Amino acid sequence: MLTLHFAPNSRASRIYWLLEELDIPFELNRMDFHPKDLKSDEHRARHPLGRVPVLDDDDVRIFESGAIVEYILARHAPGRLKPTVDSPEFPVYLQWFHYCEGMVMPPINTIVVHTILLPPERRDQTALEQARRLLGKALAPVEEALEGKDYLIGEFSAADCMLGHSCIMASRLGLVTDDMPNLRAYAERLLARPACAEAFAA
Ligand SMILES: N[C@@H](CCC(=O)N[C@@H](CS)C(=O)NCC(=O)O)C(=O)O
Repeated sequence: MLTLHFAPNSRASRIYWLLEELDIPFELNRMDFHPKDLKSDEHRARHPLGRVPVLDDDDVRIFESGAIVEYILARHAPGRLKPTVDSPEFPVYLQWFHYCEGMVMPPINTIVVHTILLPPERRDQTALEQARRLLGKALAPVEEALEGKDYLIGEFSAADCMLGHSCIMASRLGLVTDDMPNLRAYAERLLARPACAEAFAA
């Protein structure tokens, strides 16, 4: 049985979403997004930094959302939500899958730190503006890639659970601007999928 260690409004929604899309049953360990839960000894034993998501699969324990997605596809859903290695979509899938944590999440993290997490007196306006500029640059190629497409590689794939999740987060933080109509429509399209809506509501 799979157990997902989860907190709302976090990257753990990616895994919840994927498992729902795949119709794979799982148990949910729902914690508060608060140090009392995430930095507890119990959770630090699961993740050395006290972060989510973490997945348990019987005697396997794994953290890092991208690695968890790959693990679930490989062990529990071979051939699903991922293009075959020899297809033209495969490198595009890999690219957007990894672009998420590599390029889009770092500026989003900075923005969240300097608008929500730090107390007002410790927020740094220069770092915030720089991160906003960087995020705009990072989202521009995604906006372009979505032209004429419903999903990143055309068909819905696990890359959408990764990068699409970040696009929804960016949209909710008011960071998807009027000059990004494809991204706006994409975020709405994803949230219209019952599995995605459920993951974000959990
Ligand atoms: N690269 C990691 C990032 C994990 C991460 O930073 N998770 C955040 C939630 S989105 C977290 O647990 N934050 C709690 C904290 O920093 O205390 C992944 O993709 O799983």
